[in-house]
Amino acid sequence: MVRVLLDTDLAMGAPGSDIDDGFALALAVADPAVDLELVCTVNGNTDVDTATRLTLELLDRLGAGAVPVARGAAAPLLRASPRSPADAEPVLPPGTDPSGREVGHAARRLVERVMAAPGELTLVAIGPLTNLALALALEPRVATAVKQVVVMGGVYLEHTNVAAMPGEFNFWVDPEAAAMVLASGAPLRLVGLDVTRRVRLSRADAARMRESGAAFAAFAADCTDEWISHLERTVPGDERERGSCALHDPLAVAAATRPDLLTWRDAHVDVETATERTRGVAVADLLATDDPPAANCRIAVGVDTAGFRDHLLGTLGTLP
Ligand SMILES: [Ca+2]
Repeated sequence: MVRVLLDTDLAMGAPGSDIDDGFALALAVADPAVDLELVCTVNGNTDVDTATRLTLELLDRLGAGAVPVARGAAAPLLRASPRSPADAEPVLPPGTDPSGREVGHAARRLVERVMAAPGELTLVAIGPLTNLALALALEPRVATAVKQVVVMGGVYLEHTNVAAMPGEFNFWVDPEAAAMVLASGAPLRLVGLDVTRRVRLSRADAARMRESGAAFAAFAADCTDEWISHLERTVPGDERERGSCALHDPLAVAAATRPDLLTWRDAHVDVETATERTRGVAVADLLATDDPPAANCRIAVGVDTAGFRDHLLGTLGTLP
């Protein structure tokens, strides 16, 4: 059993919003190998209040309303909160307490949980790393007390090919937080766009989910179709990717329980913070020189796409 704290900028449930955090949360709930102990929310794909409310609603939908939720950072550490063209507009009024089930600020809750169970907890961070950076500032020993941190973030072997957002979204939103996490000494596994763009969900997958008759699958299928349509309108991109969307965040959740689905390589990674032009770009040294810097993380360089699809769709298929 992997004891998991999930940190998310979830937007699934808002019309036309990104779905991958929602699929990641659903996988964490449905996977019998995961004990989901806390969900933290953060500004990113949407504002933190919307993320908090949608997280609470999705947990209820998943029959996991007992999982505590802690609202986190409303903005990056130093920067204004940027929006990407693919982002859904916030649809929920800010500053509202969704249900009274929130349990204080995410950074403080992360510190308390990790320090109370040293060596036991895996943090899966699938949004900007602001909450973890704040937790490390509050209590630097979090870096050695946490069992592992799995991050969906960065791109290491490839490139975004988007001049306006040269770094991967989560690192681009809060590059200073990402740099703090990478410098922290925490045991890090980084799941970047190099692998997450290869694992995709299509309209045909959505149709099959709908046919299953399960309530979550039908909801997820509708959200998937809306998100793919939104992407096709706003970021037409590569024609080979049309009709599908990437499953970035679920792959990070899978990496916590099934690291065998990915190929890993030790690396030293820095995140660019000095200039706006290269904001959030990850610089990965693969330690191939005679005098390399010390490794500070493991990066995913390959993925068993069929194995991951089987794991994700098979596990989600157990949800009512
Ligand atoms: Ca996310």
